Amino acid sequence: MSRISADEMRQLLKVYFIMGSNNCKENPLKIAEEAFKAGVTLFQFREKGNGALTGEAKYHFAKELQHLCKQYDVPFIVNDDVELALELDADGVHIGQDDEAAEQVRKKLRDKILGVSAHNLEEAQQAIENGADYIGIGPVFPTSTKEDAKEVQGTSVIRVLKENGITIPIVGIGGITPENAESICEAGSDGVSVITAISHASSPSGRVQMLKQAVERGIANQ
Ligand code: 3NM
Repeated sequence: MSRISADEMRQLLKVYFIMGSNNCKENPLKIAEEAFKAGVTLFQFREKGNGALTGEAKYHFAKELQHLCKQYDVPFIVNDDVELALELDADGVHIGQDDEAAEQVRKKLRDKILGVSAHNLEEAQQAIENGADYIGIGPVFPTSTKEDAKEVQGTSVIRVLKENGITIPIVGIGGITPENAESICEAGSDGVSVITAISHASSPSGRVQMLKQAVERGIANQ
């Protein structure tokens, strides 16, 4: 196996669905399956915050979601928990700036996908040096899903990265909806990562399709 190519990574970032059990008002597996059927390109298991599962329950829930991902050919990324990702033989890991150092995580993951959250040019350059396959930039818009989210930045950081010649695949996060997704991709993002836009939607499949169309319009205008 070798590291994922940038082109392949860009394709996967188009509609990146992130979810944990506490992000759902209805059966999470049902929501995930409906979203996968409609064309989610990448999935992240993020079991965090109030009421999040732990221990065995977390492990079993992750396994169920991973099984669903395999069924629909959606790569399965684990947020933060490198040991769980290795135990499950997940497709990759996403880490923030306060998690285990990216350099260490890259060594443990070998060729698996590594995503790193960055909030400015310096953090992005550091993540690239440490072996990230993509970087997550956020919060682009106000979000109430992440309690410790940093200051809202609009599309400014994405633009700064592009203006400074950063070519690593980029995905925006935070408060993204079908209505604002186009502007994020126009600014240089390769796709959108969302939690509630899909997990709280009355029709997750309809929402995925709308996001996909907005992303394609934005990319066409880059
Ligand atoms: N990370 P929603 S914002 C998980 O800024 C996460 O790094 C963020 O949820 C960051 O799509 C965020 O419901 C929450 O706004 C995204």
